[in-house]
Amino acid sequence: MRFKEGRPVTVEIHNDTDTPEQLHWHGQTVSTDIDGAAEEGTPYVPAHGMRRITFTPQPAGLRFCHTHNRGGANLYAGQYSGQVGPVYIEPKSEPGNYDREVFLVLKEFEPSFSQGGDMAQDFLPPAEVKELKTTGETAMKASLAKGMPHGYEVGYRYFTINGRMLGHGEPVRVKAGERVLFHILNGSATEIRSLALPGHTFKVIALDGNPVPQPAEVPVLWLGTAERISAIVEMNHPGVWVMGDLADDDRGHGMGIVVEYAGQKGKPVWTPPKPFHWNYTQFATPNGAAAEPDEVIAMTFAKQNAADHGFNLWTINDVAFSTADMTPAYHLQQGKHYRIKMRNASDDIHPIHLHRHSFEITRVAGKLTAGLMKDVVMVGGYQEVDVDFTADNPGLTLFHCHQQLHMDFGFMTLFDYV
Ligand SMILES: [Cu+2]
Repeated sequence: MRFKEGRPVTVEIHNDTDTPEQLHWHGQTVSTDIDGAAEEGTPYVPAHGMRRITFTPQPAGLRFCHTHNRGGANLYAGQYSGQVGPVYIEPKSEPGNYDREVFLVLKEFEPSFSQGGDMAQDFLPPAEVKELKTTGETAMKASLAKGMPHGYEVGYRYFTINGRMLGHGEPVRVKAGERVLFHILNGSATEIRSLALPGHTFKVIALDGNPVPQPAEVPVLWLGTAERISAIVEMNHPGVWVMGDLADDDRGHGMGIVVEYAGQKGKPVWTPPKPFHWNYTQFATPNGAAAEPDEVIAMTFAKQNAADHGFNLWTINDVAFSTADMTPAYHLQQGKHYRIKMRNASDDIHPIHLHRHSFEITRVAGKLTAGLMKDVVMVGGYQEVDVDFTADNPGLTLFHCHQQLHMDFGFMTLFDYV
């Protein structure tokens, strides 16, 4: 979907499924009536029914829309389905220093449960906090000692870009000298994705749709679930290339797309890039530090291994969110500036999302930073991240891990303010 910044739009959401649905306008500063989260009180789109909504798309940039239904143990529901798509809000003015745009949606299909996954961890700068590691490892050991198996993870059979496995869709056809602006969305329910194009670099100009203070060229992109990256690639290395995920297994099962220069022929070539740390701060204001907030909200994330019928149960400050009791845990005051200090006492990476607001990353991997506005941030295993935001869009506001299996099993909380 393509909208214009600030120009009101009416959308008719037709639900052709047998289940009441929620369509979440991820990254937009809309009201709770529009946002698409039952926890905030958005009305459902009835099964075989329609809901007509009117809102003003903002802010500009690459946004996202997706179902916000709970999946739970049902791998046909929630974001395990294909109900995921890019939303682009054209800015009122834009520099246009590129020749054309290409939208890429990364998405896996045919999920199944496994016990014991292998999430890539080492792409983030190492910044483990010893105390968090001790807490997490002690809890895990105690659970395994009681004879508990590892909690369920989700794996996939098919990996796609724009709905096609590598080699099965149309290639991205380019000409030497072109500057192609890629808008990339990780539409996965659960996975973190990487992307590289042999012989080329990505000049990252926006994260989650928001222009970055310091565009920088990188050899690899990493995207947590629901993250978006806008990056310009100068097509200066003619050939036929595989633009794909660094994980051989995932790329081998489809996570890639062919980039073909005009006049070039042959089998698409993949070469792995050199090891590289994905560090948000390289795109931030150099030596930036944010102003002190009015209030600090401290949160510790923890995992109770296999505690809910074999599923890991996730807690924020020892509370697992319950859909039976949707009492807001945090009461904010309009206009105030808040800092959320997140501490991850688990070994998983959590892509954390705040609804209806953007936040500024103010500390990551032990480093103060400023200027990066996002709506999802990956909090590394046993790491800490601070984000700041202004309470400027009143109403119930959902905060959760965007990993479907985590959010569905407790990893959520509600803010409210009037
Ligand atoms: Cu998570």
